[in-house]
Amino acid sequence: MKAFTPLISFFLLISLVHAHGYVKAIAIDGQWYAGNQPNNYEGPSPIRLIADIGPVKGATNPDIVCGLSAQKAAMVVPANSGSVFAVQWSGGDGVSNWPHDIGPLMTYMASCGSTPCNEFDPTGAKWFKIDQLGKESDGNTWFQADIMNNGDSFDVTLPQNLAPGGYLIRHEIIALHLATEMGGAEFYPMCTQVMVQGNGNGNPNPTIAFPGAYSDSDPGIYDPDVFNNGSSYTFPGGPIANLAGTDASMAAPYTGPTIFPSGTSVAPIPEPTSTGAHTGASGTSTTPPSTPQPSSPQQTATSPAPSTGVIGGSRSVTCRLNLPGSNSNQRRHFRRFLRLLSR
Ligand SMILES: [Cu+2]
Repeated sequence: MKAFTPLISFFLLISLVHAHGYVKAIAIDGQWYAGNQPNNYEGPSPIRLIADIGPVKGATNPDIVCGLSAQKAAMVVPANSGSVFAVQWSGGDGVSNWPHDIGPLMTYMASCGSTPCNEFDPTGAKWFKIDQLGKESDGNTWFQADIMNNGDSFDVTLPQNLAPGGYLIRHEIIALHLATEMGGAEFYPMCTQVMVQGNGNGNPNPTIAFPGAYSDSDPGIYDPDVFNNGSSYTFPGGPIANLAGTDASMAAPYTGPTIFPSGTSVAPIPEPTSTGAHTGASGTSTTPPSTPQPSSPQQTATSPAPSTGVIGGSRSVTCRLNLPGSNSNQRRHFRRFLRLLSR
């Protein structure tokens, strides 16, 4: 009997602690930037670091803005109105696929105003919805399933008439596998910091607040019909704004290397008018981070040491299991557990 106990616990662990997940990379016009594994900072990123791979629960949870205990990110990366923004989701171990397949993909933006986005507190920000992607043409399969089954990335073209300046892009998966109960929906929001260049002058409308835009009783969040074949779906968060994204689609998985740069690069705030010269703008550096290389000569002296956080490489060496937990301590416990089993 005693011999069975660890085995039973092992399978309990496997079944209860599933992988959840996070965004492990984003791209602007094909330039990929690494995202840190939750609670495991490895290097500068334009993606705000979250504390855990698990979901935000509760539609009015303050963490609904940018994810669990989201921290401001070091980088603000350049973009243009009409740039293609791409997102690569991952299972919590950084190797496996995103584990859920029911629920929408939502994308919002908010201006950082006169504050550099790497210092911007999104409390009270005016968000506008640029895109929402639900079910495929069969009326049953969610686009999210392509992320789970194929490891696909998501991309969307940013609005064409964005006014220049700093923005947070808030991209979110809502996982609805538990949404037949009030409060069951799982929110996985993330925020990316970008600096939009160009000559746009759009004024987004309508704008909404996070928290505030969602309620636990919204039909797209509490959805008793979610498992019924062909049931219609009502997206939460109101209509898509006048400044809309276009061409949202699933794309092939991004499997290339994504290296954390060793400097904290903040794109300069573009001049609002056509006066020409860029005066030194904001932030810790005005290095355009167009090619984040580990040993660019333009880095600041305060840079952390170059990191080898190459996505899909270093983490897959020893184990392809979905290790529960996102930090090394939990992993260590798990490995000890595996060793115990093999005795
Ligand atoms: Cu999950």
